[in-house]
This record gives sequence, structure tokens and C-alpha cells, in this order.
Amino acid sequence: MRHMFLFTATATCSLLALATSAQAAQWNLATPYGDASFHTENTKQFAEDVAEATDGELTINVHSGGSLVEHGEIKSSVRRGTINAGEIFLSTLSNESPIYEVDTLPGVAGSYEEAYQLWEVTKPVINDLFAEEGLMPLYAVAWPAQGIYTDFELTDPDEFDGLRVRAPNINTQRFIENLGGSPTETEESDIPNAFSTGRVDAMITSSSTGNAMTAWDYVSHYTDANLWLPKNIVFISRDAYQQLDESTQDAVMEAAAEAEERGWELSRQDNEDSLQALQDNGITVSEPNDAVAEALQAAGDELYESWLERADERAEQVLENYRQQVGND
Ligand code: PCA
Repeated sequence: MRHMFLFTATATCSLLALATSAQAAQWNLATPYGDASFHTENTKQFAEDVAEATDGELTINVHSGGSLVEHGEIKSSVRRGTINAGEIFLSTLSNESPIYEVDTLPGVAGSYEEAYQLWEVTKPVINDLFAEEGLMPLYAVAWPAQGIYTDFELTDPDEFDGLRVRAPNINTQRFIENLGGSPTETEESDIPNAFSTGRVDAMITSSSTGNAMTAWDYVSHYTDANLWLPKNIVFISRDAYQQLDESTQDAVMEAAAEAEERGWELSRQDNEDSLQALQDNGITVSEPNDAVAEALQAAGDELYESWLERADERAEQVLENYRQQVGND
């Protein structure tokens, strides 16, 4: 009799468990960045927060390091519904609209405060563009400012002549060309391979990526040039979102707002930690000297001019709004 009761209780429990799991949603989120990246740490925390706030009603599995989908396929995979969510380096979309380039233009936003203002101004336009594809941005987080890694002390802009420099997006490639160098675009995860096979001699990226990719294994100097603070964006499929009940939707949006705030803080902190780690591992970190700064400025001006030629009215307007806002602060 006692056994009988126990059996019934267990059976009821597993039926209940089945009922819950039938409702609970499981999402897959793909990011090209590895577990050593503060962006991935932040996104994993976001997923944990959602699971906790919804009592497991929505579980988001974060597939890092391009393990599920490669970078260039993430947005289209979410659009098609193969996966439900993704994280990408926003400026890799530059061929779709000039608005995606504004966070990789020199002289526009040179600090975290300005970069965040730039995000606030561009957000509505980016939301609209994503919405046209059935996508919903959740949050965006800046990388630390971009600088230049070399295996020599960068003192003379002529040293850029023919230098093979790794870049993470098209604008950085253009910038390198303007400097006289020879750019190659590679994924962050491919950096060690690009150096060890001799495909590149130098790279443009942040302190964080230099640290995560152990830059000291192949370069000796980091010129902290404060070029621009480009962002990652995390987004989901609108269809997947609409299938959630209202309280789960709210939990996603709340956790996303927290992730954005936490992410920008993590970025600042990671910049400091990474600059320290670079030096602890023997990399000389310095600011550009006058001659190099002048060359960077000229290459940046040229890049900006060419963007203006590509930019549509909406993109120009956004930048104008941003400049007014920053000017008024
Ligand atoms: N790290 C990424 C994007 C920008 C950055 O700082 C990369 O270099 O690929």
C-alpha cells in the first residue's frame, strides 16, 4: 500500500514535469566570440538571468566562439528561424546600410560616454532596420577603443607602408589602406592563426581582444590610439519573442536592459584589466607620438569623407543629431 502511494506520487511528479517542459521554450543564441570575451560573459549572464526570472520557462543556450553558426551567417540564421538569437559585431553589417558604420568612424565618439550617446541616437534607426527583417535588437555593448598592435615600436607613419594589418571590419580595412598598409579581414578567433601562418604582421583591435587572444605571443607593442569604440549587438527573432507569454517577454526585456548596463561597465573594467594584462605579459603600451597621431588623423579624415559620400540622408541626419546632443552637453 505504501509502495503504491509512492509510485503514484512519483508518476504525478513526472507528469507535471512533462507538462512544464512542453511549455518551456529553449532558444539557441550564437555568438562568434569566445568564453574569454567579456561580451560572452555578459551574454551568458543575460541567459542565466532570463532562466531565473522565468523559472525556466525560457532557457537561452549561448553557443560561443562561432561553434554553432559562423559570424557571417548569424543574422540570416536568426532571420530564417534556424536559431532564435544572435550576437554580432554590428559594423560587419556595413554593406547593408551606412548607419552600421557610424561606430567605426574616427573622430565621432572617442569615449564611453560619447559612444553610448551615439548608440542612443542610432538605436531607433537600427531597431527599424532590424524590424524590417523580423528581428528585434535587445542590447548593444561597446568594445574598448581600438588601437594598433605591432611587433616593433610604431614611431614613424612610413612604417605602415605595405604592413599587413588584420582588421575586424571593412571600415578598419579602409583606414589601413589610407595609412598605406595592406589590410586583411579576419575573425577574432582566427587572429592567432593569421599571425602564426605569417598572413599578418600587425592588427587593429581593442585591449580586450589583444588580451583574450594572447597578443604577446606574436606582437610586442600596443599603440593605444583611441580610434573608435565599435559595438556588438544582441538580437532575437520577433516570431520567437511573440510566442512567449507576456510575463516571459517582460523578463527578457528586463534582463536585456540590465545586460546593456552591465555590459558597458564590464567593457570599461575589461579595458583596464586588459591593458594591465598586456603589460604584465611584456607588451609595451603607449600612445601614438605626434607624427603617428597626425597620420592617423589624416587617414581618419579620409575615411570620414568617404563615409559621407556613402551615407544616405537618414544616416547623415542621425550623425547630425548626435553631434548636436554631444555639443549641448
Ligand atoms: N574585438 C573584435 C571586434 C572589435 C574588438 O575590439 C575583433 O577584433 O574582432
